[in-house]
Amino acid sequence: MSATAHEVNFDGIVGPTHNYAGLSYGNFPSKRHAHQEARPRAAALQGLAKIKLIADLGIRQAVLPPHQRPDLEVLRAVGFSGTDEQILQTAHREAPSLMTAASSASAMWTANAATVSPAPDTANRKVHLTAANLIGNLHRSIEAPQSSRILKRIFADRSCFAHHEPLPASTHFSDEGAANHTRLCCAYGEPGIELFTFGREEGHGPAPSLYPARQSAQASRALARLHQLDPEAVVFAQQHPEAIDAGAFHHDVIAVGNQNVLLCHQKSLMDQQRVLDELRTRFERICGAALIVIEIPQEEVTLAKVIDTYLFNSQLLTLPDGTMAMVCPDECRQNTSTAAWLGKLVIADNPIASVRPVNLRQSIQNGGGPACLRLRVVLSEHEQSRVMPGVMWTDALGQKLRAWVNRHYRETLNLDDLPDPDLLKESRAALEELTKILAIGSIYPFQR
Ligand code: SUG
Repeated sequence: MSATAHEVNFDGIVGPTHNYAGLSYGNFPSKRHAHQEARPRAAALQGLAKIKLIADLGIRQAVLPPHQRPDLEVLRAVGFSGTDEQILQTAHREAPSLMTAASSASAMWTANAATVSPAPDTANRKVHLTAANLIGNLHRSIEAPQSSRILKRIFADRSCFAHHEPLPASTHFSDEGAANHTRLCCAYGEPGIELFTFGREEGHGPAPSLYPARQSAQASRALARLHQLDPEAVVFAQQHPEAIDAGAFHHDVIAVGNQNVLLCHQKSLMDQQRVLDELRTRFERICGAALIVIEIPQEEVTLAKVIDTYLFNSQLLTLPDGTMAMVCPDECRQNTSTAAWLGKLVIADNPIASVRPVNLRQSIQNGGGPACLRLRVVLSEHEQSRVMPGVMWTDALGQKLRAWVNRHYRETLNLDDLPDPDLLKESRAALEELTKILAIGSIYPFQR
């Protein structure tokens, strides 16, 4: 096992059908912006600008392609038939909610694409990946087969990468991927501990009363088993039901961790002090060092404010000089209490030395901040050399992708535009070209 490994952030490229359909119950921005006009081109360019900012900080970056949308396969599977145009028109007229689900660009939030455990944590020393079933929401559940296929293509070498099928499609195993999974370690290439958070445990304890708990305890436990994790190096914890009811539909909206640092709100977990003690003890045992926990008290920044600004949906990154940077949504700088808290954070005695606000407004208006847009994959140099090279970010790739977006993406998109057959053609043309830019071969069903 090599101790030199890096975290590579695999960002989802925002797809050409980015729109605001209000599809996610319990995700307040999604509901608030429902039916508004979306700006797909701006959304994709904002995502690419975030990748460039992080790559320029010296962090390794890669991209994951958008999914095929509108997904006619899904509409066919539920009984719509005829030509592509007929299917789009009929679905839009007779089942608008299926039409919006089949058109959502939600695969951009790749933190939900899969759960990934790096090789140093697993018994067979392979990187384990399980694509999330996302069964909590129809529009997200249809991502699972494409995510699974894309990940298997990009991480194809089975001597390094172990792929597991999405968990059985039952509420028992409701799985939302890495948004509810935090790995803590000293150095990326050394064994770490993995924190799995869930919203409910069948037959045990309290559950949120207003909004759905998207991750089940059974799913988290299944992932830890499949990934062959050392039980001593795993902690399971329940998200605070009040946090879910306040809009923290994923744990990554209320906490973020990187290496030996964990930032969280005081109300992120049930029995929070007990869980934090357990994390500290296990971290010390496995990693041989102290875990730094930074808890934001409710009096300083309320739960509502943290969720409103997406403060914790930041990316905490270790820079080449060993300090950490926090890439946070612009919204945090504009709010007085979060701005003040960030100001104190960077001067306090901890590894976080800088804050980098980013404008991701198009994605945030659907509930997806900087951390949602990326899947973290810790890779050794050898493992990285086994990843499909075309998805690794370079300045040249960035230029090509920006030009590609400008060529293919619409400036604006409304829900009434979704059945437009030209949108389907434009999206397919864009994805066809993208598979060539990324040199990943044919990955979309329409390419068969
Ligand atoms: O699953 N929004 C996504 C946001 C995902 C955020 N991801 C993380 N926290 N890691 C969701 O709720 C809204 C789509 C719409 O309403 O059009 C949406 O799916």
